[in-house]
Amino acid sequence: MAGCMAMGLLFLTACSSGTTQGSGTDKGIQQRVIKAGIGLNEDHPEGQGLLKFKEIVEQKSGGKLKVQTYFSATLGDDLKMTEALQAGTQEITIPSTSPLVGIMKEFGIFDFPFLFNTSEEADAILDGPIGQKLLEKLPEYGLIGLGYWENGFRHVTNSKRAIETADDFKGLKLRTMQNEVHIDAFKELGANPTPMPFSEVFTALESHTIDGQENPLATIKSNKFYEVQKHLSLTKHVYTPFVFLVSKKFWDTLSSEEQKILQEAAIEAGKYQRQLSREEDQKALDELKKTGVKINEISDQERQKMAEIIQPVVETYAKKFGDDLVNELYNELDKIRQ
Ligand code: TF8
Repeated sequence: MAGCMAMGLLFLTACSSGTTQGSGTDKGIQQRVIKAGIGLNEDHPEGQGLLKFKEIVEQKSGGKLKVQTYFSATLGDDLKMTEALQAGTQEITIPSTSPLVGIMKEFGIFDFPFLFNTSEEADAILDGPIGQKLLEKLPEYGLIGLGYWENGFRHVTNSKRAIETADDFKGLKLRTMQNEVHIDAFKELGANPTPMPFSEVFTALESHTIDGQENPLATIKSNKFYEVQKHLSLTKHVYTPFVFLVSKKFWDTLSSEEQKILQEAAIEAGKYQRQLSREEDQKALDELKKTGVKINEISDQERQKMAEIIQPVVETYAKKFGDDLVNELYNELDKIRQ
């Protein structure tokens, strides 16, 4: 403590926060600027959710906590921003869980194709013991998880042909997220998966470096992928959550009151975001129908065939992520479906 005093007033906050037990110092609410960045645009449900978060935090803190928002990957892609949180140079980001498997492999359980049938099933798992267990592991990696938002069910777009059967994937060069379950699943279907960060996708589609990509409808609309794609096939092949992340380095400097404000705002804004995401999913489909992109449905039978082809990949990764965790996931899902 003597060393801290010698450093003078400027360093007092950092020093005294180190002396508190557990999380949360005891200092009320201070003036702070919180940088929050996401990869998607402001008009996307995630962007609107972030604005709602900002509004709630600023209101609950009486304007002392200011949230500075950055959209459209201006601070970098999911992985880069998450690493900035670990380093303590950015405070908040809300990435897809999928590209985070290099940091915490267990997030990969959500990448199993055809795992969830509905958004409500996803909510129940993410808000239940499984989702919680994964959030509780995050501090080991310098991250604090305040809950899950919705990216949503993903569908494939491409410039070559309508995907109607499992065979139609053969030879397609598809951009995937940087996630081994996705890469191996598309390989199993005979496609040529090409992982890359999201912000490079539009240009890669436009220049035909890749034939296609897969994302929820709200993103296909917001990022105008329909301008550079001929076909949208409603594969609904996997659900992707967003995880609301705070830098642990930053979190540990906050008072319990400040932490509570951020926690509550992340949950409240998350409820709003999920609702908006579901409304937008339907609206985006109607609007995409008016663009030049050709939209086709997939029969349940074909979806079932795709799931069977991919099953060995799921089994391999279930072992890697931990059979206990995966069995718990399936048991929880069984309970929800009863
Ligand atoms: C992807 C994801 C992204 C989001 C976002 C850019 O395809 O679905 O849309 O994670 O942060 O990379």
